[in-house]
Amino acid sequence: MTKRAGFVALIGEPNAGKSTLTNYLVGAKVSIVTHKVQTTRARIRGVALEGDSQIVFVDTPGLFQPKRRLDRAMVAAAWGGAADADVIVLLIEAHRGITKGVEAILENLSDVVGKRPVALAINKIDKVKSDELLGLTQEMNARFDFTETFMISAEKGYGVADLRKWLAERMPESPWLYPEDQIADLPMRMIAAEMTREKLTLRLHQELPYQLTVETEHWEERQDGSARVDQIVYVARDGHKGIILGKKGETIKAVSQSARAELEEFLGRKIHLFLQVKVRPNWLEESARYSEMGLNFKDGNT
Ligand SMILES: Nc1nc2c(ncn2[C@@H]2O[C@H](COP(=O)(O)OP(=O)(O)OP(=O)(O)O)[C@@H](O)[C@H]2O)c(=O)[nH]1
Ligand SMILES: [Mg+2]
Repeated sequence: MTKRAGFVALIGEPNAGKSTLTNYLVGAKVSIVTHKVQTTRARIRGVALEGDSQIVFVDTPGLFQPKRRLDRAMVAAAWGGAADADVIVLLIEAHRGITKGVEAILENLSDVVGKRPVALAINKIDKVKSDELLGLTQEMNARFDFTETFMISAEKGYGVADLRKWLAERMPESPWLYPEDQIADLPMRMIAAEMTREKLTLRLHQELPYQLTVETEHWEERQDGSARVDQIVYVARDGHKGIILGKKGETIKAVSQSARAELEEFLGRKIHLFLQVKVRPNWLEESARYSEMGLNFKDGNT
């Protein structure tokens, strides 16, 4: 039996559904998902098996016009993911069609892909009538020579099995890159920090400060099989600290409870999670914060 293995980069505008698709393809939650744009900040790998193929999905930050250091580092990480992959999948949103952002991505795409296959995945088809999809498919294919077009709903799973099968067939012959039972390759402390950031984002809605990051500072295994996890939520301004804490600490308490519950389910054991909020006006200019996020600080240079 010939084994196949390789990398598939999922790229697209912020909010296109890349992380939702990654999780569906992998069959487990490896990347956080929220309704807000710019949720994913670094490349997140999720591993799936399909027949003789091991597919390493690379979820990437959304592509947009970057203004700040963090934005630039995120966008560089996303294009870097595409540059390193065997196959690229561009996700667009069915109901939004060809936006300015999609046009900008298409302009860059030819330079990055070379001869590698690029699939178009029109996502969120559950939001539109099917007769609207034909025109969009034709127009996108007139603008770029996609190897194949898929119409999917990453949330409902429509069309995702076909996409995975097609990708599996395009993986190069290679020994598998990860042990058979591995589905993610982020360190546990980072996965735990991402879970907390997701819960903060879901809880805070409009109030959420962009200038927020979560780090796992300490992870202590205990004799009884549980673990104590200490995390820091960094914010840039004093005022943001109050937002995160909420009235009488209600917000941080609720966030901590739901992050702990998810972490416990993921690990299948008891976790004691402690969150602390720190004001750090300059964290967006600190290289250590970027490496904790899995980003390259220098990518943020202008
Ligand atoms: N209706 C519908 N919503 C979807 C679908 N796929 C994703 N979503 C929603 O779209 C939003 C964004 O999804 P994400 O997976 O976080 O998008 P992303 O492309 O990873 O976003 P960034 O990490 O910010 O670049 C979430 O609210 C998802 O639930 C879909 O097929 N249908
Ligand atoms: Mg994402």
